[in-house]
Amino acid sequence: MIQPNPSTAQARAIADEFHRHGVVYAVISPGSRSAALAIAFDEHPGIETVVVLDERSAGFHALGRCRVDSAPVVAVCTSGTALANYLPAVVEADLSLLPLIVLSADRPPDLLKIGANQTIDQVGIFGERTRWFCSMPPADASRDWNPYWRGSVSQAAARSLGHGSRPGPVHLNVAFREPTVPVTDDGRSTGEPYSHPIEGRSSNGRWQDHDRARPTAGHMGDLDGQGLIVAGEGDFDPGSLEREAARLRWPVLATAMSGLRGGDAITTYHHLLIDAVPLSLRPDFVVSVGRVGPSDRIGALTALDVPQLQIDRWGGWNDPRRDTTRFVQADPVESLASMEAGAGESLRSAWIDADRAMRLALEDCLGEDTVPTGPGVASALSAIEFDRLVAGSSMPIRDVDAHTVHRGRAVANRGASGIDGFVSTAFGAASLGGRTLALSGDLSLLHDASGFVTDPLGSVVFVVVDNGGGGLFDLLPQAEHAPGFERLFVTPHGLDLAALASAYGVDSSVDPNLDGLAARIGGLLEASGTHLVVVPVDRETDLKKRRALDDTARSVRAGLS
Ligand SMILES: Cc1ncc(C[n+]2csc(CCOP(=O)(O)OP(=O)(O)O)c2C)c(N)n1
Repeated sequence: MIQPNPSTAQARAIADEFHRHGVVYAVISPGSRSAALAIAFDEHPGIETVVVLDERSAGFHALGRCRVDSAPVVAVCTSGTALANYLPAVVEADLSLLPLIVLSADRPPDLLKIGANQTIDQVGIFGERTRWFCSMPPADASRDWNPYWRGSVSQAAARSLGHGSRPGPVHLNVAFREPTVPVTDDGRSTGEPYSHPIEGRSSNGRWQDHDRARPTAGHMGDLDGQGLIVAGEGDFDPGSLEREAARLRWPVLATAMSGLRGGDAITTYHHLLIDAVPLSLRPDFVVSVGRVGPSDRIGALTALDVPQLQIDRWGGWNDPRRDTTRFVQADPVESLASMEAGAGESLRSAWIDADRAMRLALEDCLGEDTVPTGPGVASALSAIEFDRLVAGSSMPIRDVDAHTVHRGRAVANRGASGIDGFVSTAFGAASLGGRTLALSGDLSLLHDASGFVTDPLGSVVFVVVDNGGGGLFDLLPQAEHAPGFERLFVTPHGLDLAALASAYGVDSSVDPNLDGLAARIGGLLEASGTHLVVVPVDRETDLKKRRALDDTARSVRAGLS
């Protein structure tokens, strides 16, 4: 057998050990210093690779995949500013507890700080945002490095999954000497054959295994009466949580990202909680699980002067209004399972009845429309069969939360709520197969247009609510009080997004008709490939509709005690 050069040996051991730790997907951005890693991951039979040109997009592509799959995802890049471009994705992964493994190639340390090409100090570049960082020296043929390589990978994978703290991003920086391609002489440098073993443990075992610590069920304190669960995005099994809530006979307010929608889950809380919590819907205590958002009207509930518990497996402190009275670090399902069902279920049935009445009224209000608005498009998506829904920050995730009645979990980068990386997040989520629907604003799409430069992937339909800029700002105080509002905040661009996407080779169309929109989008989802539908929306009309929906909400509320 031909012996590999040291860089190739190291890269092969790294790729293989990551696979043994569950990595089946790697996002690769092109570069020379990272050649050994790119080739090793691509050649590994158990790892699927995708190539994304722009590292900022690549980071978000990896995040999109992390959001729909529990396994860690590796992102491979070359040295220099390539690595710095991962920062937005690392920040989001840090806040959303996603196992993103950044694997950067580096120059050997003796080339640092002497003006060598494409060489920057990569050590600890993401600071406190990563759970773990390790800088590996370049391999050489002098000794057996295998335990070090594989052991470091074992630790990287374990840390990304929360071993020792919480899940989140890790950064493994690996210095390589040339040749970085699998030959001993690449025409400009030579490498000795690496003759030590690089195999992993027998039976596909891990070099060092880890056990994800099982948190003990927390003591829930003295709770009396009827509880209410607010479910956000978090680390729990939605089906089991739903069953526990039904057993306890507590209502569940299920945000779009909770994975709990469908059945008896309450989805109209954004409108039910307008102004205040109706008397008949007041719980004796509130239990929040996961990170709650995006509707800030939930604050009406968490501000109630009743016990406010938050259960999070990783000890999260998701309490933006400082309302929580008790933080419980435990598996939410185990904690709920430890509770006794109280007497009566009047609160649960009151919420379910109010939710149904509100949904009907909202649908009636939207049913009057002939032209599309943000809420109208989100509502239309409810009629479409999709496997996952990716929503952009800004209004799309809010509109999905309020108006898309779907089973399953909506995916959105709401850890840091950036509008960046949208196209790539959608592609990453789509990489798992099935039909992916991606709803964004026009600015979010423009922000990551370079994300279209990637390998062709499964079936994704991008639906762009094109209101000619950032419609969110119409709802903020800037709209009334900021000089230069349009240019400084809304950012009108006048660009033809369908033409832009076509330039990237994406099948695109403009669809101004609300009537039949869902059927047309559904048809595109059935056809494979990437499609983009631009839905032009007039900001003024959109704003009026949002106000009409709030008026509708107030009149339904008036009928509740
Ligand atoms: C990376 C990043 N830059 C800037 C912002 C601030 N911001 C929040 S919403 C928004 C406008 C988004 O516009 P669009 O995607 O068209 O959605 P719409 O507001 O119309 O729903 C901006 C610029 C942000 N959240 N993230």
